[in-house]
Amino acid sequence: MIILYGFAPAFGLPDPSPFVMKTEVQLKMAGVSYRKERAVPPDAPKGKMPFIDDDGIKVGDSTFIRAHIERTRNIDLDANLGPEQRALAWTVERMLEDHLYWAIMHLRWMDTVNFAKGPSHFFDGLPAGVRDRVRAERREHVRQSLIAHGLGRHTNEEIFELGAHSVRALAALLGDKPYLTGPKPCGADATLFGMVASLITPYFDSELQRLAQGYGNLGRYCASMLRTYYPEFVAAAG
Ligand SMILES: N[C@@H](CCC(=O)N[C@@H](CS)C(=O)NCC(=O)O)C(=O)O
Repeated sequence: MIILYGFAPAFGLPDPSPFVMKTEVQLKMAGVSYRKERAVPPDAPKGKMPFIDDDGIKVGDSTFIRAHIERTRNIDLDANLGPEQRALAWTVERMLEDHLYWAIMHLRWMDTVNFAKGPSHFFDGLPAGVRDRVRAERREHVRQSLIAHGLGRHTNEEIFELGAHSVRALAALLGDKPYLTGPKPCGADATLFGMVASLITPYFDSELQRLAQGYGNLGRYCASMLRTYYPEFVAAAG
């Protein structure tokens, strides 16, 4: 049985990490049995979540996890796509993971109010003597990661402008289709769901979140994906 290592539900989401949700939805799409356990990034083979343990084989990084599942189970999550749609799915996924993700990190970690109500609580369980120091160090780590990525070098207004381009592009690409590429889900739908759900959760307030929420198709898409892949989470949320 595969063990998927992620975080606990948070921020009105099955997992605070869009990458963990992506992998979990892809495991469900693949029909592979797994159980989810909690871990922290230093436990991961590449220092980032998620990772899996497949009967002793540890695989880190959501894209390599998908490749491992597809290769070892002889599954293709994009089986219903032609070459152009596969290219589109890959392109959208790169934009989500290597661009929009960082705008989400910026709004969660760099905005003081959002940080206090959100990521700051990741450290609540630490001993009182080290809690504040670790919290500040991790926030600084994210700030430096944003600078290394490049997005963190821009002003808040510029980050919104760039993020808004991506949100508008996603809303236009999705249109009124049920899934990214048409009537059936593909692998990148897991990524699209994980990232857009992470952005539009009303748990955090930001200009980018409000822009995304304004696109009804993105909200309907996330609600539908949530009902399909996380029915137990929807039921528990009432
Ligand atoms: N390319 C990785 C990205 C995963 C990632 O960025 N995970 C974040 C959580 S959302 C993380 O573990 N960050 C820890 C860190 O940067 O120290 C993937 O696709 O799995």
